Amino acid sequence: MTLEVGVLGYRFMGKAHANAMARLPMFFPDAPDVERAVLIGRDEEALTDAAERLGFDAIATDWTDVVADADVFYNLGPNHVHAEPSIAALEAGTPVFCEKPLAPTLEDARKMADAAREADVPAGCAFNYRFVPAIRYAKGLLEAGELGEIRHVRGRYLQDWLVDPAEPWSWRLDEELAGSGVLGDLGAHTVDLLRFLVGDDDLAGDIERVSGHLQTFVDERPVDEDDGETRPVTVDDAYSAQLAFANGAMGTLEASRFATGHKNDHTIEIHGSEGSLRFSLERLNELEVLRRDENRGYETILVTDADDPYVDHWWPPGHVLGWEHTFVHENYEFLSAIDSGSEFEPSFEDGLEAQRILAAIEDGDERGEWVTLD
Ligand code: SOE
Repeated sequence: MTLEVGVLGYRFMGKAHANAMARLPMFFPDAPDVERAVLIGRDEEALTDAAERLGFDAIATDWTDVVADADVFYNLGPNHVHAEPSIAALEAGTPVFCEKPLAPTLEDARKMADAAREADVPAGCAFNYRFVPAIRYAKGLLEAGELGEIRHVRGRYLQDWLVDPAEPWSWRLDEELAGSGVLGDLGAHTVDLLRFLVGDDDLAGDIERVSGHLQTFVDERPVDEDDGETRPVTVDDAYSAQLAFANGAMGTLEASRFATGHKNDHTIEIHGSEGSLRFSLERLNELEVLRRDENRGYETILVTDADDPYVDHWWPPGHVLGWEHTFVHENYEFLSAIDSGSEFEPSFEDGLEAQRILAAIEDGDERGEWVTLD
């Protein structure tokens, strides 16, 4: 059976997911056959060009018909477009894959998760960093108890694309359109990844309390460098947060779009009673592991010969993978889940849980105090 996919969004994430779907027949031959059937957008000329480049059969400027007719609906549009089309698709019984964060607001995220529960079809949230082989290897070490009692969890996501005040305004900088700034854009990834790695009850458990600090450094930006028009920035440029986990572990999070010199630097560090691990997205094929009883400091493992379900699909050990491969892995798992009628994680429930934690961090910043998650 061929899955006909309708995709809303054709820029950055449209390209990442279209590329991922195109790789499946060559590298994941057991994946279901997928046809990039319809590409949805508003600008017909740009859409036609994108459909040609990304290998779509047709275009549509109105999602309402597509979400009911397609076998699968991908919502890769800006955050404020995530809720309505995704809920309509789910109400029509169409599985949905939605980019992160699930929604601009906790309220919309709840509505999307409710619709997914009601529809009882796969509804995935595209937290692609769960599909990095080194992250899955780290999860295996943690679940095997190799780090012992979890004490410290640290997540940092640093970029610097806004450090120049002349960088133009975009939808990501508007609270109505994005919901939040770096908190939802990058913090969502870190929160989800930490839940994935140490959220089990016998590791760090749930996040019970948070504190938050959000900062906007540049509060207006040019819309068009020629006419001098500017628009306000109504979201955070950087955030930091403290987390208190159920088992007593302490979490420290931060992200910024002003970390001069850091391009896409997502790092995770975990310290336990028996050892530590360190991951950096800029060196995503490696995992640094320290075992206290070996007293040898951190050992860098090249995660290509670990028993990883993805690495063998690509190249021999040591022929490293890149950022784009994480999208291939998550598309393989999501489309296979639809084909086999099985569960997919991260689901809309995971998207909602991440949104709950982000909203609590924002609440903590506004109230200037710790916030307990109910
Ligand atoms: C922001 O620049 C961004 O594109 C995020 O939106 C993505 O989720 C992240 O993977 C890379 O950076």
